[in-house]
Amino acid sequence: MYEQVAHSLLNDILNRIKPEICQQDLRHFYTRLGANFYAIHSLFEKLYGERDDFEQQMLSLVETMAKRYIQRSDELRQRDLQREKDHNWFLSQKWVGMALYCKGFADDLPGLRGRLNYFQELGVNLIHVMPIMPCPEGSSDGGYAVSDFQKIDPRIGTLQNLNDLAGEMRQREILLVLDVVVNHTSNRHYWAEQARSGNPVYQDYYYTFTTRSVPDMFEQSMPEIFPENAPGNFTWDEEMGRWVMTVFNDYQWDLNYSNPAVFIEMLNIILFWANQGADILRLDAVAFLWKKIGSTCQNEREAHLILQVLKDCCQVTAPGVLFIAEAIVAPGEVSKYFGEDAVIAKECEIAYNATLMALLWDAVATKNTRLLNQGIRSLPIKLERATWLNYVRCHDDIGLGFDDRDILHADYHPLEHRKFLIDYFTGRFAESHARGLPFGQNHKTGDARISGSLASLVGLEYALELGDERAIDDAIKLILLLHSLIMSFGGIPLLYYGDALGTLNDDSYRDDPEKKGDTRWVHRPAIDWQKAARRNTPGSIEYKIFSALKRMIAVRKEIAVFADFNNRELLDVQNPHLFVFGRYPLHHQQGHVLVVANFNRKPQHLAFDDLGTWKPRHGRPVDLYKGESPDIFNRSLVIPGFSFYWLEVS
Ligand code: OTU
Repeated sequence: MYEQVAHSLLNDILNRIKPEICQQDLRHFYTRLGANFYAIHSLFEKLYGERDDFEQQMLSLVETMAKRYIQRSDELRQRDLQREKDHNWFLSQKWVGMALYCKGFADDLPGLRGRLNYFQELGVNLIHVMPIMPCPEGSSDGGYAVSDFQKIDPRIGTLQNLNDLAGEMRQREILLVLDVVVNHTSNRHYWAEQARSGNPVYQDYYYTFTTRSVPDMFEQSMPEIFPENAPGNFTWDEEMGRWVMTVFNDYQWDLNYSNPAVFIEMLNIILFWANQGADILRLDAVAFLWKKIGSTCQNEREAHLILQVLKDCCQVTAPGVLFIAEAIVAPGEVSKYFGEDAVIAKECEIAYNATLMALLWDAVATKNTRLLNQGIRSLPIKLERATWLNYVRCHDDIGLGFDDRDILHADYHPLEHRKFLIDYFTGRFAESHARGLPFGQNHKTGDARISGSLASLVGLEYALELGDERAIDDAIKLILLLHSLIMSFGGIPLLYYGDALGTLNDDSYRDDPEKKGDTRWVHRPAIDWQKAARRNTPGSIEYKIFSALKRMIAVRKEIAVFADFNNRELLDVQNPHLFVFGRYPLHHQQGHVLVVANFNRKPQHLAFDDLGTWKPRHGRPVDLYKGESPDIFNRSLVIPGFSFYWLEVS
């Protein structure tokens, strides 16, 4: 859009931009800058327009974008151009991801490169390598307390190792996802060290206070994220002689985005990792980016504005790079991270579907889908050119982030139901086979989240201890049932490393003084590659899980309607143990696929007449996963216990 003020400022900036920048071939950069400048300027002005140095900040912003564009390789620039043409490329059903700790999966980056065949064997073509930047020993928060944003932890490798890995992944058409921890830094980061030494420029990179009056005001409305290990949201730093905001651990200092210098620093870092070959950047804890007295300091409008400017700037310099919003927040808030009111995503193209994840676990515990159906019904429609990251487990805890209204609608009492779920997954509930651990227990609110590996939470650990073959079989079926839903729901399915092998909890973290206070380490294993080799031994548990997932992934990739074009219809069937939805063709797709999932151990039936327009018209529908007809009796589907169908219906 042409607008005089913005345009005259752009002309002024381009006249003042450093000569060494102007001599470069910036054709595509200028075209994109011109197209996006009005949005960038108006959003940046909303955030920082009242400052006297606003124009200087705008110049610094444009120079940052230009410098990173100049550094961007021709290969990555070519990729940008291809993706500008095929701008829905990431909505395809061809993508299947896996999140992993490099150290836990393959020791280091060269090791990870050496194991790329494993991903292709399974059919995974997107790898989220969790944070690899340097963190202080013993205060790393699993990589999320970064002390240098433009280096790699030497124990994991070098920038050259990463570039070699990224290059080989491109050749194999595997996407690389990297983390940028945008909300905070380690208290050992250069900026924090400068702030600690009294440098006011860097003290203004954080929220620091000489007295408790402002912190106490904030504490009135801010929840505690880590109530056990880091109660409260502020930490006293003796050397600095000031309180500093620390929403997460006390060694993670929250960045002050009301300071444009912080915004520009983080944009520079985002574009640095884009230039290292990341196809997608996972922006950590984006819900927390803007702090406001009297609020929870989550999901503030300015947090969305910050993401919109980051996205607009990244589209100028590296348009082929996507953002993942890591916002584990209330269901009604999550989809806003695609973009608040744009027709297409203008913040993050991808967001963690934490709502689906929590609802699936509810169905595992209750063996019914009342809350799952209600919660999905209430999920806001997602914007076009945006997609979910659908996952069952990740490196973090399971938060029971349902909406209380949905819990009530499902005929449960919110407080009691949450307590039941925590008791169920931590094995305190009598009939539970789950071996989860509580995380983040808040004795003031009774709230807690859950740690534990997928296999241990669904009862495989329990079943193996007892040598109970039936229970082992049930646990394996549940693992496959959960994966069948993240593969068919609509969005990119993200497996967690080890789950394809039935990896159990790893209690060794209890012997590590740096980890024993954080139960999330129970599900951050080191892969046992001897166990992994059993994936090729027919009859083994690893074989049963791995080969089924391998098939599921291969079949998913051939089902065009599994691409995510908001083409899903939830069916309200009478049976409360079933989760049923249809995927229908849009945008020259073909076929209709009915997904039917049974969360009860006992077989369930579903009358064709319950399926409305999805009723199989003639002949017998085919289950695309098994490649055969499902069990049908007298115009009713029979769904075996803990099983699913992907039915092709005409
Ligand atoms: C994220 O976590 C990371 O995924 C966690 O591993 C980090 O500990 C945390 O940020 C701090 O960097 O930010 O959007 O409930 O699931 O804090 C929510 C604990 C987050 C994490 C939650 C989450």
